[in-house]
Amino acid sequence: MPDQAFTGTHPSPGQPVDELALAEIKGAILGKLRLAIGKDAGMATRHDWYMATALALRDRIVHRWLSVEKQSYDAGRKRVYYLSLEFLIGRLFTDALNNMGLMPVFEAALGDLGVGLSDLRKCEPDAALGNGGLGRLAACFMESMATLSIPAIGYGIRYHFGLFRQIISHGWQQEYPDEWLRLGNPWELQRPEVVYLVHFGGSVEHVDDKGRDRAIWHPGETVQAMAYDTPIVGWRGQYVNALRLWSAQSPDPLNLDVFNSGDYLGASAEQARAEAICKFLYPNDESPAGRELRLRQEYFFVSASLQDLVKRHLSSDGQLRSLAMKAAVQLNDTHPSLAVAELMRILVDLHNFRWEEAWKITVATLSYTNHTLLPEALETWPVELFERLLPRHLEIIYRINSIHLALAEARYPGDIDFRASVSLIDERSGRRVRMGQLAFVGCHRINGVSAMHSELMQDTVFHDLHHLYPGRITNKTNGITFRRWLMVANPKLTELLREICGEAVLDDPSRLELLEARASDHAFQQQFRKVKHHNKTMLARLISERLDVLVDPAALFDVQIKRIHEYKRQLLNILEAIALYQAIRDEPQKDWVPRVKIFAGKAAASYRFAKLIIKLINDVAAIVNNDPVVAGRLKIVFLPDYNVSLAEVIIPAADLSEQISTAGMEASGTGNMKLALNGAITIGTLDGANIEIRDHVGADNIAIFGMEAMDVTVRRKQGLDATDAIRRSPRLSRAINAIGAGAFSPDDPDRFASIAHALRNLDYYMVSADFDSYHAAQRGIDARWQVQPAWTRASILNVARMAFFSSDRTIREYAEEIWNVPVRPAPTPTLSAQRGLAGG
Ligand code: 26V
Repeated sequence: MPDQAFTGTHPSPGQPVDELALAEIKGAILGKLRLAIGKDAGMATRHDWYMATALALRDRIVHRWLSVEKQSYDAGRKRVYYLSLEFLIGRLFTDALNNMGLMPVFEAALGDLGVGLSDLRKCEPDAALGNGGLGRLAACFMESMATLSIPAIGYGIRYHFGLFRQIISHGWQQEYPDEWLRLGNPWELQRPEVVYLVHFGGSVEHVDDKGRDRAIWHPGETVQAMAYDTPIVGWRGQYVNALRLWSAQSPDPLNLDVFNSGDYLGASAEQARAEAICKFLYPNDESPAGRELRLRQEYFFVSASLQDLVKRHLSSDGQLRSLAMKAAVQLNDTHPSLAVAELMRILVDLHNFRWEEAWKITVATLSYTNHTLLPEALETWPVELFERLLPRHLEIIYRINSIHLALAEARYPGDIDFRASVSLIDERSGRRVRMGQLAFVGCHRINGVSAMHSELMQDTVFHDLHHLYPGRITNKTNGITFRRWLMVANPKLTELLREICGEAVLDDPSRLELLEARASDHAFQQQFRKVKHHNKTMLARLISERLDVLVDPAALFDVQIKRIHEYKRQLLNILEAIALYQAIRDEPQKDWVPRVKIFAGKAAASYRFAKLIIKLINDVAAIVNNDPVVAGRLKIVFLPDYNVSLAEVIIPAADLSEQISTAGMEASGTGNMKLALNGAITIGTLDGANIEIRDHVGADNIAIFGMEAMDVTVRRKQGLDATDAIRRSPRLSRAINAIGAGAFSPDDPDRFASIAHALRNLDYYMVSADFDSYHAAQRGIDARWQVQPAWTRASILNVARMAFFSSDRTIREYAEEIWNVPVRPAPTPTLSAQRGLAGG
């Protein structure tokens, strides 16, 4: 029996490991190796050791899991259900070890067995069940909910293939399948007994049941959802929650009639059709038009999850009237919006509720987070597809809509435009169901993910709905888990912080402010720089291994890591790099600040322009990196296959964080928080959470440039193009000309003609319009870098003032203001944290 007493003890570095514990962990690992993997130490591969160690660790987590699960049920606690089509988890091994406080004992045990822990962590494939920010946020939230002892279940889909692997071949992105489950997944527990039937298609029969509007759905197709649970352990191992992912299968896996007729392939066609639902993760930055499989995924996971939580509620409370008191269901974007109609169906059709009461329960139970304002990203589905796949849900949506439109009419009589704008059905270009409007109407709270984004929601996409349902929109600024993004990713900095701020800083990030007193201290600055230098050396090693490019850890590491998208403006960054390159060639003797520009990110497979930007970065890199005139003072690298694990290496090594989206377009950003927490100084626009980062770190410790959201709106309304900006800036004009003339693509001079054209004409993303301001801000960065004590001070102050961006704070706000669930009390804040924001 594993000894649970080991959990929650967090030895300080250098503290000796308990001999008994060591012997037990060694025994546990060897036991798993023999009995679960079927190998002995002599024949085990590194991967076998990883599996055995992960299983030994999982046992210790599961013990804790079962006991907190029992406690929370016995206490009848309210539970949070986080519905998300994406969970971008990355690796669990070190994160779980760290949270359990078992890192030293496992490291020592493995050492005694002749195995290196750091080698083992690399055996784990990233769980990349997400595209980017939205999915990573869900993963941070799961960890914070466990840390705050909030009983919660994360519901999603167990995709066979996660986000594609990116390979760069001759500078171009190529996509390959991500077979993350190929060698098995030690963290998950299959639950073959937890299965639910999910129906599609067919017809609807109405029953006249004393005006209750009940219906009986006769589905045309049925699939089965089976649960797989992954334990998510919180900080200090005190609490554990489940991530429950659904896998799809046919209830009728082999059609024996067809099989016996000799059609062996046809006999399993049903199974293949069902399994398609959980085959792969959809890219989030493609337009959703007409993708039937995606709608099937959405309903599949919503239906299975709601059946699961309703069953749980019934088994403890015996009726559904009290559902909202015991369950808070959070919809991560509109992908689970069908929950509104499905919960109504469950209550009205299956449990005989009157419509009005069912509606009250539904609205009180559900809440929705919006993650983007981009009009092309707002999900809608053709009515015709809905009718074919989910006929009863369409009826329910029509009924919700008619009551909702009656309210709109009562509020603004005769205002047809208002009604059209708030309607759940878009009648403009073919009839379509609007998932954002559906979620808004069916949820008691709708939140944006940064202060600016929540304001813009009220002013733009949800302007009219906000007037009809005032008080529903609220802001919950995103956050990140400091355990993964500081403690696991940057152990050296963490050690330094423990020394200066005390052990309590691990539990209470507001103690980071104790760094402020040391920000100008010469000796401390040296220690701080030494940590950064170490992390940069590690990244330089990775760059040399993966790209065969040598970079100097003493240079300024300038980092832009995120999905490739026009609005995120990697193009602005590379354009400025071109201008810098040209300037260095003009005056090679000048005292240039050595810089390494580091890019990483994936483009959606069908997003041609984004893929061309990747090619441009690589083509520019090839020329700049090999130009003897530059002599290494500018290096450009594009690291392929960006994922959580790569981020964990890049972020601690960054000096400069590029957060340069067109103002008004990035809902929040979370990479911006991770980089600042690790001491990178931000160069950014007033967009998303950058604004709040500025408010916290102080305007002197961040480089803000460019147009503001309002300027962008005005400029777009004026219909201005880039002509003036280019005429005013010889530097910009020269850089664009070089791209357009094929200076970086001599083998195909027209390759980047479309990029030059976009920059010269419409300039929708304001790359040309913002260029001069960005260029000036970069030269300001150069100047600051040359005064290292001042740079280091600003970097330290960034770390010191980031406490607000802990996802524990975000989850606390959700818990108090949306879910109404109790949380573990916050540690007593330090005095100045109570005073409010940091000064300049
Ligand atoms: C979707 C689409 C679809 C159509 C084409 C353009 C486009 C661009 C982006 C998206 C993603 C929308 C959902 C998303 O991932 N939002 C991100 O959520 C993060 C967590 O709240 C937030 O930090 C990011 O700013 C936001 O982009």
